[in-house]
This record gives sequence, structure tokens and C-alpha cells, in this order.
Amino acid sequence: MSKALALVVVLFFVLFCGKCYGELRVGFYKGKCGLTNVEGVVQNVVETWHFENKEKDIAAALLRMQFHDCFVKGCDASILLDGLTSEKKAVPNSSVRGYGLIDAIKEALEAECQGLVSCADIISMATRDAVVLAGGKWYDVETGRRDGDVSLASNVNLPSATISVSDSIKVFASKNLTQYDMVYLLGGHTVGVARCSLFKDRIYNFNKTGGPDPSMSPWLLAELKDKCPRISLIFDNTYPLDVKTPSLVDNSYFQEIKKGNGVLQIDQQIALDELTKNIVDDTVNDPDFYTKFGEAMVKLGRVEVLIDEQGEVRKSCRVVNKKPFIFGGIN
Ligand code: HEM
Ligand SMILES: *[C@@H]1O[C@H](CO)[C@@H](O)[C@H](O)[C@H]1NC(C)=O
Ligand SMILES: *[C@@H]1O[C@H](CO)[C@@H](O)[C@H](O)[C@H]1NC(C)=O
Ligand SMILES: CC(=O)N[C@H]1CO[C@H](CO)[C@@H](O)[C@@H]1O
Repeated sequence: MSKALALVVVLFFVLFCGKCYGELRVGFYKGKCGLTNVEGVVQNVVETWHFENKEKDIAAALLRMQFHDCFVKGCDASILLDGLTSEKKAVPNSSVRGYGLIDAIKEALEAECQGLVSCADIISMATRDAVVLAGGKWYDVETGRRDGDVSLASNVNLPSATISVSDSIKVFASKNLTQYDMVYLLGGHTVGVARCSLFKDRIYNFNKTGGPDPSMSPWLLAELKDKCPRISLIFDNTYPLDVKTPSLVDNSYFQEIKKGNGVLQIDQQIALDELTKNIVDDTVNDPDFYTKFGEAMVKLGRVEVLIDEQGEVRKSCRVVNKKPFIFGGIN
């Protein structure tokens, strides 16, 4: 390369690369915290919480947290910000949990290396560790995210349990996720529970027919009628999304939706709709499902991330460093 050309190349980067940010990568924190293994610190706290059962089913809590964080303004930990009108306060979010665990991890990391590890990365590392503890397979997570400084309940526009398969595919496509990714990620419903109010129509008044959803198995219908009475003024009971092994990350969710045992309408529909049926069929007996789930989680973790000076590393996951934070409410 001639000197002149080299100069042009250098100049080009200097002049036009103000926006050339780094990328996410596996092991971003390696060697950045002295002898401390950042991912090990996260894993220790997650294991403690899991074995001491400080929060029920942390895999369910964290999978849902990562999904909600990444689908609203990207994986920027905006779901963690406190505030009168922040994302946390939005209706679909109202049952997201696991905030205390994230605080505990952040505290442990700050004690080792102040200001190093972003809350957004904590969510993705901790979710992976919780998945492994619940019987899933290890996947390498990418790190290097920064935290965002805006969290607005009005930004929350998550798919509802009654979304159609085709609309859901569109929502996932808008996040660079394919219908394959969507099906594998819905496999996250292999753990955790849903409140009766979110699927009660399927039992008593499906699609305004006055009867149950015909795609539901008679067994599930009887179960749900029992656990979710038509009229319950005070209690909104919950029912497991994976009716067989609700605390294990496995592919029994797929086996169950094949049998008409999908609890949410979208869970049942992906097993029936022509657009996703084949993917579900292939997944039911796929011994490598765990690998695909992990890969899909990594792709979920790439949605609209903030890198380098696009974001910050919060000192506390619940508040932004920069003041004033007026938009998301009062901290
Ligand atoms: C079309 C997409 C999705 C829809 C419509 C949907 C809907 C829902 C609904 C309605 C609930 C029950 C919430 C409640 O009772 O308050 C739920 C729970 C849950 N969702 Fe999803 N979800 C979707 C995708 C995902 C994805 C991609 C993941 C993660 C990979 C996920 C993980 C979970 C988990 C683990 C729970 C149980 C939470 C707990 O027990 O605390 N969901 N989902
Ligand atoms: C609900 O009913 C309408 C017509 O009454 C029908 O077009 C639609 O496909 C039904 N939806 C489902 C999910 O069965
Ligand atoms: C989807 O990918 C394109 C190209 O890599 C990127 O510019 C865009 O920001 C991504 N969208 C989301 C929602 O992550
Ligand atoms: C984090 C958060 O704001 N959680 C709230 C969700 O909604 C329930 C009531 O539906 C509140 O009790 C939680 O504090």
C-alpha cells in the first residue's frame, strides 16, 4: 500500500469514524478486573440465590426479565430503573421479578471492580447461569453492553398472550429475530407461571364464543377450570406455563403444546399455525434443542445494544448516574 493511500485510510477513520463503536463479544471482561473472574462472581451470587431459594424459580424470573428488557428499547437494563413512570410500572411488566438478585450481583461486582460491569450485561450473564441451574445447557454470553438512561412505561409495547402467530413473527422480525428464534425463545415458557387473568378467556369465552378454546386438551381444560374459577374477585391464581416440568429448562414445553396443553393462546397457536408448526414439530424431538435455545438467547441479547460511549455503566442498577433523570419519573 502506498503511503498516500495509507494516509487516506487513516484520515478516513479519523474523520468519519466518530460512530465506529466496538462490538459485543464473549469474554469482554476477561482480565479487566485484576485476578477476579467477573463471570464467576455473577455465577456465585446466582448459585447462592438458587440454592438458598431466595427467589422462587430464578430461571423464570430472569428469562422473562431479559425478554422484557431487550424488547423495550433494546438490552440496556432500562427495565431495572426505578421511577414513578418507568418501564417497570407498565402493566405487562407488573409481574417481572428478580430485581433483588440483580442488585445483589451488582453489589458483589462493585466491591471487586467499581464501575466496570454494566447492568445490561449482568442480566444476560445471570440469565445464562440460572438457565444452567434449571437444567438447561451452558451457552457463552456476549458482553460489552452499556446501560441506557431512559425508561418510560409508555415505551412498553410487548406482545400480548393473544397475539396471532403472524403478528408475533412481525414483532420478532423488527428485532432481527426469525420465526425460528421466536419459537425457540418461546421455549422459555418451559419455566414459570402465568396469571389466570391472562388466559381465562380461553376457558370460558374463547373468541367470544361463550365456550372454551377447542384447541385445548380436555385434561388441560379441566385443570384450568379447577385452578382458575370463572369468577374470582380477589385472587388471580397462577398456573405453570409448562404443565409437566415447570421448574426445568427442557423441551417438555414443546411436547405439551403438541398435545393441546399450551396455557397461553400464543403457546398453543405456534404448534398449530402453518407458519410455525413445522418448527415446533422439529423441536419436539430435537436432542440439540438446548443449543438452539442458547443461540437464540444470544441473539436476543444483541437487540439494539448500547456500546462504549452510547451508554454508561450504572453505579446502581436502579438509578442512572447522570442527573437529572426527569423523564422516567423521580428517583
Ligand atoms: C410472543 C411472545 C411472548 C408472549 C406473548 C409472552 C407472554 C407471557 C405472559 C402473558 C406471561 C405471564 C405473565 C404474568 O402472569 O404476569 C409470560 C410469562 C413468562 N414469559 Fe413470556 N411471552 C413471550 C415471550 C417470551 C420469551 C421470548 C421469553 C424468554 C425467553 C419468555 C419468558 C417468560 C417466562 C420465563 C415467564 C414466567 C415468568 C415467571 O414465572 O415469573 N416469554 N409470558
Ligand atoms: C375468532 O373468530 C373470528 C370470526 O368470528 C375468526 O375470524 C377468527 O379466526 C377467530 N380467531 C381465532 C383465534 O380462532
Ligand atoms: C438489526 O440489524 C441491523 C443490521 O445489523 C442493525 O442496524 C439494526 O440496529 C438491528 N436492529 C435491532 C432491533 O437490533
Ligand atoms: C417492579 C414493580 O414495579 N413491580 C410491581 C408490579 O406490580 C405489582 C402489582 O401488580 C406491584 O406489587 C409491584 O411492586
